[in-house]
Amino acid sequence: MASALPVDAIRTLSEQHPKPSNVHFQYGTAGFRTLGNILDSVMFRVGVLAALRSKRLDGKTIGVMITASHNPEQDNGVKLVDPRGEMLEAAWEVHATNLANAATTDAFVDALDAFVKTAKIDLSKPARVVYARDTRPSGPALIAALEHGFKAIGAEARNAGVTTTPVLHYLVKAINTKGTKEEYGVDSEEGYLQKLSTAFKKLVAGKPAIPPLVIDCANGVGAIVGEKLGAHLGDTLKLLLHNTAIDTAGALNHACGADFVKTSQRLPPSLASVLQPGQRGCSLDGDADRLIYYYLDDRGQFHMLDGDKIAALVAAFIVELTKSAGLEGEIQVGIVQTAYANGGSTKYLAERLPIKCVSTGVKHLHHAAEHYDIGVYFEANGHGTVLFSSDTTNKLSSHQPSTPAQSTALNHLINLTQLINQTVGDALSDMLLIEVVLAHKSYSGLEWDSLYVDLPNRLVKVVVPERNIFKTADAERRLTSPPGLQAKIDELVHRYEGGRSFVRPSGTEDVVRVYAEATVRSQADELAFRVAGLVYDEVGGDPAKRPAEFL
Ligand code: G16
Repeated sequence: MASALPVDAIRTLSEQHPKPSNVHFQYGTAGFRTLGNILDSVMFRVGVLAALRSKRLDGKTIGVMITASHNPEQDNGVKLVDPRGEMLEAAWEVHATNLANAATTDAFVDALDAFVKTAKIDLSKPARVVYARDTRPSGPALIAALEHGFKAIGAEARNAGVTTTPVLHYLVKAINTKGTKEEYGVDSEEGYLQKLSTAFKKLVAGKPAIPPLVIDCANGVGAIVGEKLGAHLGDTLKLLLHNTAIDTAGALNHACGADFVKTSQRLPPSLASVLQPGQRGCSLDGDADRLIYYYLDDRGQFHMLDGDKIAALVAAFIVELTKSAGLEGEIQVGIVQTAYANGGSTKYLAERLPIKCVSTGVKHLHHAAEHYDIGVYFEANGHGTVLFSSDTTNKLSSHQPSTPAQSTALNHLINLTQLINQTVGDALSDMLLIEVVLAHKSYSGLEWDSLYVDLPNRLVKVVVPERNIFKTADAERRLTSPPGLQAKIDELVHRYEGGRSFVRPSGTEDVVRVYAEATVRSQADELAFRVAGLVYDEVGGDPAKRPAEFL
């Protein structure tokens, strides 16, 4: 190896970012995520790690996003993005965790040294990174710590400012494909907005005018990028942005946003006097990578259209287009879900398409979706996208349509490949995709909702002292630890008609999540709370503090 680690610079700057002694950090479902005010040392070290990842990959640009997405405002986090815009390779998550937990500067330098040797990192290679943050108040200080990490190791770093997580993923891919035949787009936020809005306009050309769309921006960064997107769309689609208070302390994700809607299964109170019966509304989350739609029926009753409904709508549309383009049998569309997918959606989709269930976390869904010609993946929480394999993309560009109808459908498919952010789930791109499908099908929320009926379900969080004692198998549908708990859950589930329930540790919050569904609403609620009660008792929760609803 031609050069060595710049140990002196790393030591000097690392001393300014000491690791808090009583904390263990873990690179989880979506990177490091915890209270923003304890993440300083993690940011510095992630800066160094991102540069090493780039060197390992021959100077390809690595992305770093500072966000805690749907978490409350006091939390923050950081995740790395690999060169094609996808999540960091799983093997490196362990290295990230090790480096973050080195107790002192000396230990950190030793760990780095050992890591460079075992991972065979050629330090003479260039290091290139692009980084961004969301609107969290802890963001600027964490960015400063991250920049120290880049400086310490001498990385070439590009600041993409305050933007959404999906824009950062887009940028990584756009930068790394620049000048190649896979060029993904112009490597700027403006390039992203141009790409999406141009494709959208082509896809809805000639369709009746689309009524305005109400958007809950979760008081997060989606408000900023959503406004810019609205300017690009002009009259094609009027975006009515709400919950845009990015500077109001405590407002982020509070009683609004995709996670609030999905978990509480109701309209954000701030939209109560905004959304009219029949009108379409949607909620983004804090960094605009999740999306949940909804509408009020004639009686003013709330109906949610979550990630499962999005998958069903989008997959059916794409299948239809492939048939109309004369590509039936040549391009296989498949679905990827997690255990959280509503039983109603799984039944509906499995009757029509190949389907796979994987563990929670976009990285798992993404990889599984890559095995299909066109892979549609959505988590029920509204996080997802559609992937077109490179064979499929080539097929689309070389296919010779034999009728004008085939040619139109083919063009629509090609434009969809431009509209969809294929690097990661993207609320704004997904929103445009949904608007395209609704416009093509002349669907209102009601018609979309009628594709299948959701089983009543309930998601409950149980705060536990140590979530890592909960271990799962079978795509998180069964617990293997603590011993005996799964048998108790099974015994309970059998007593409920259409009952299904599972328990898993969250990868982003210090809680265990309990999901339950049943044929009847009250039974789904009861099952969820009773399973939560089992979990609470299992971890030795204080009986006096047992939440009343845990029966
Ligand atoms: C992240 C992941 C998602 C996952 C969610 C919740 O979302 O990217 O794939 O579904 O966390 O994970 P858990 O149940 O393990 O806490 P986001 O939007 O917060 O980045």
